Amino acid sequence: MEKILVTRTSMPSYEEYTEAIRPLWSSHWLTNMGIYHTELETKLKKYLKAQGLSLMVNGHMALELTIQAMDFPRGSEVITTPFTFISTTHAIVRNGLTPVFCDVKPEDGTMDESKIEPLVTDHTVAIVPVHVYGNICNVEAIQKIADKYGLKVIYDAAHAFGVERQGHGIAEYGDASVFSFHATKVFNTIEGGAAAFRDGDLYDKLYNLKNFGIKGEELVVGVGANAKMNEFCAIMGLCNLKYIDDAIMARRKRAEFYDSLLSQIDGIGFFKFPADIRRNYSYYPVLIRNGKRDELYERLKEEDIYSRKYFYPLTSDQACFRNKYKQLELPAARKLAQSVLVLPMYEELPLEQIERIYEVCRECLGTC
Ligand code: T4K
Repeated sequence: MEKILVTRTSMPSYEEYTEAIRPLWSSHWLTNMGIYHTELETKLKKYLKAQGLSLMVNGHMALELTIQAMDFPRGSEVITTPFTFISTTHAIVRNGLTPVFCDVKPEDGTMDESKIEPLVTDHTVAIVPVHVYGNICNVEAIQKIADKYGLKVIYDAAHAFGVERQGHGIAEYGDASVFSFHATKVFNTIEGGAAAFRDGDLYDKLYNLKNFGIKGEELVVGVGANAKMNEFCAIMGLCNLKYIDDAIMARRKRAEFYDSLLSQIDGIGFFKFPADIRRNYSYYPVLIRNGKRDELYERLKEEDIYSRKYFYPLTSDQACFRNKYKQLELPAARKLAQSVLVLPMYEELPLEQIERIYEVCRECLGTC
């Protein structure tokens, strides 16, 4: 039986990629903001409808450096979600800031805007919500709170490439949005990421932070890291960008097929995605009721089907953070973490394999 993993990297044809990288053998220019880096930055800025955009070596560094670029005093508090990949929390903590975990909404897993205000203190400087699975946060409510208390909003949009709401790109919200172009994402550059932002000054700040603060051959103006995207990755991105809308359509077809089958199973619940968004179908998360999540995960595994428990445990419960920060009640996040299962999703996933996954779910959970 064919092994099915939770996702599979989208790639252009071998011929297309090798043809596209051929010029590198004449130029020998492989990194340090080469021509393909510049081309991809320009194209992504347009595709994402971002005012400003800086390419990065990966999504994590994009988030970490964007937070750093905001120059918050060390020890300040950042309100964030624990229902996310560990990168979100690491990026805050590695900047010397204190994460304050806010609960999420049970219906979509995004930050519960009604729980944010009570967490604001004199030390709060920012909110870092996550558009989890490409589901958009309540951006208006979050902005209102941020404006009231003078906080920055930095969205972790790692899952939200290409998501739009009423014609607005996801990158248009908040002070900044950070994307991941990792091999497991809807749009990939092998490893890669980007920060999109509104404040024009951020471009130079991020440029310095991703390139050692180098301004000229003999001039270093700041303390920076190295987080540049190389030309092989940029070219992979340029190739993949040509097919991104087809890739999203192919994922949509698979998501709808899953929906039609799995809705026949009583023990499965679905996340709510608002009707007015253009989704990207980056993941196919479901909620397994009656405490049967782990049983189904194991049953699928026995059949060589590898689902994932994104995101269990909560980042606040991970060994490196447990008991370190204020322990707040997070009932909805905890419940989601215990019932969520992300099923295989990628554009070439054969529909017969989705039927096979459905059969295992039905046999394990029963029908309505
Ligand atoms: N914020 C959020 C909310 C995120 O979800 C992420 C990343 C970030 C920030 C940070 O962005 P990056 O710095 O990563 O750009 C994966 C990814 O490594 C990670 O990018 C992603 N989130 C996270 C949700 O998932 P793992 O540990 O689950 O990956 P792994 O290696 O188990 O791969 C999962 C499946 O993907 C494999 O079973 C098969 C497939 N795969 C994987 C790789 C590496 C491929 O088809 N090709 C590949 O090259 O973390």
